[in-house]
Amino acid sequence: MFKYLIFESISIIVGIVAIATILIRFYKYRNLADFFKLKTILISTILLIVAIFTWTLSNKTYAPDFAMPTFNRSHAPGGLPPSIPFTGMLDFFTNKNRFEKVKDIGADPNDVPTESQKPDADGIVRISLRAQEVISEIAPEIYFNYWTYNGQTPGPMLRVKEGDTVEVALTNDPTSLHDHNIDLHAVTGPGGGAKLTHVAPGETKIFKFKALNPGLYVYHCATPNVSTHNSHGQYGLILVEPKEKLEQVDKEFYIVQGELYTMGQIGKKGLIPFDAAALIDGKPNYVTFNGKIQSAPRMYANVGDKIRIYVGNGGVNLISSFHVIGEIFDTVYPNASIGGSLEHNTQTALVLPGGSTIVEFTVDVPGTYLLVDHALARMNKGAWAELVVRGNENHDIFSPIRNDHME
Ligand SMILES: [Cu+2]
Repeated sequence: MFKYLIFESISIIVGIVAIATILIRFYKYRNLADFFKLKTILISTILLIVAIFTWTLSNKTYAPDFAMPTFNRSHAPGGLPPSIPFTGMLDFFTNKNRFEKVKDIGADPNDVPTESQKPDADGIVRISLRAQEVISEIAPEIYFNYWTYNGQTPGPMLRVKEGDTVEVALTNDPTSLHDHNIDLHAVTGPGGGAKLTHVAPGETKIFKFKALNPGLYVYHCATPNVSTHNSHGQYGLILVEPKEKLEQVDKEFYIVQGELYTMGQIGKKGLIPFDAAALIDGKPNYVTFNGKIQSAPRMYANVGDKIRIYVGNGGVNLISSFHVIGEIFDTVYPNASIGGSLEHNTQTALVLPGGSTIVEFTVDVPGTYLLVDHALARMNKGAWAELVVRGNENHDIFSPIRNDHME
């Protein structure tokens, strides 16, 4: 993953040496005729052309204002800026080999616990999570240093029951370079547990809370700079199921939208550094459904299945307009409020940053359905996933009539 960086660095060094040689020689031999006869000029010119060529090949797309601004400022509480300090960058590059290389960062959308986690014998539901900084691919050959819960983005979907007493143990993997914590929006109490779970690398902390309100809640890292931690992939969803349980459906899926701020243009390959300036401006290069750009469909259903999707938005800047192309939501739990009024026959559901929604629909016609953020420019940045529905055609609902071809 560093080959692009190495390629780029070498071409810059060679280019600078070639230009410097040409300038020095030019300064020495003011006579142009003599100057062009020099072998060193020929070699330097060739080297310069090669350097420009390799520089282009290495997909040079760094923003002109070195995009990891070391000296930017923040007015967030505590004032810690979103950029990673220069020493942090050095730390990263000197320690890069200790990070786990995760083959597939994207949480499996099928990974929805079928029921609420059972309490232990003492009546307490115990959840363990591990904060871990890893390296994985946003898309083939585009690597990013993700900060995760359990080595995946989003973190695992958690499911507890209204009224449960829940103990959350957060361990920060010893390989981490940063402190982390967890703020669960399902918690009633300061910081949602963030302060109580603030862990340095290698540490574990536990806190408990009572799940008072049913609903689908975002959890995320709230270590300053909070937006930096979130936009490295540290978020997930916790469902607090109501006492009377949600109706059984045929398929449940787990999708969380999130943003990745990377240096340079979309598609730049190699290990791409985080871009704090783009984060502050709210201009992500990638908007993902489950952490990365989909490489193959992962959601399958059969005609007639009733589907429920738990949708979250890890943010940190964009409001999501969640839509399934070719379907209408039979039921939406607006803002994932459980117990509030439901919406029916809805085309697009609002998913706020740090918020969520629950949508339900029955699939009647086979085919591939695209889940999107209907701010459709974001499809170019990865905000889509496919749901494949298999089964018999239903011509009563959807069919072609005639296909005329112009002669
Ligand atoms: Cu964190």
